[in-house]
Amino acid sequence: MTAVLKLGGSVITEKDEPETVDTAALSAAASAIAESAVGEDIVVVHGGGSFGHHHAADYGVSTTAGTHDVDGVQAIHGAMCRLNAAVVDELTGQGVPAVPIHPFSAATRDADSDLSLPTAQVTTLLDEGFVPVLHGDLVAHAGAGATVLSGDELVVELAPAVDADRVGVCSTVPGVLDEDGTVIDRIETFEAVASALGGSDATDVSGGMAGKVRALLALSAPAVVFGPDALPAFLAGESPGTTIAGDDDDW
Ligand code: IP8
Repeated sequence: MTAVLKLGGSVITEKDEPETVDTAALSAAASAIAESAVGEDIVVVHGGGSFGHHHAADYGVSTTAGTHDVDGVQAIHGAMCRLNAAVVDELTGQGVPAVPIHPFSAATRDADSDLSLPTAQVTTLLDEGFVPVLHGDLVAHAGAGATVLSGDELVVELAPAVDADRVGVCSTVPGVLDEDGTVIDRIETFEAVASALGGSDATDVSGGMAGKVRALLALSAPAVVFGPDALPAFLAGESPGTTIAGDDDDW
């Protein structure tokens, strides 16, 4: 079995405090992974939280608006590398064979904004028994300089590349919520939930929950969105929270 797991940036950082790790939340997530990862291939992706998004907003950079400002690139990418180091350190400290992969070093978007992400290092590291840990980052973007590459985009690229059986997105909320705050059990089309999906409540240059749902609907494998408390359940093979299953999915 192979799983791709995204840890939302808001889960593992204090999202309103620049460059601050939520150490208790990160430790709990690492512990859940450490207890379950035995016998299962797992790729971890984490988002930006208060490391990437504040800098990206300061420099006016998003997934579509790029920058040629080298200070901006250094601020955003540097912050994401610092968060990645904190995540890898916590995982290895708890016995998970985690290794860092920085997407800015390899990914590109062409002039039509189509993303290309080499994945041979991810699959090879998995085969060699490591747990690759990627992160939302910047990406070289033809005609735009550097734009934001969200962790959700990485999940969409990685799931087919590693032939994932399961995709999980650990968010601060217990699933995708409707207007009344109730967890939506299953989403099959974006139109069915569009009105319920507002923007993110904190600085998020990647499109918030609406962007997340759109990206996950594009997967050929179903994805589940759940809160931190449900991470052990997801890693145990359950489908807590909201299942997002596009047209191509067969469950
Ligand atoms: O939090 C964004 O990743 P996300 C990364 O997964 C940056 O959207 C650089 C803001």
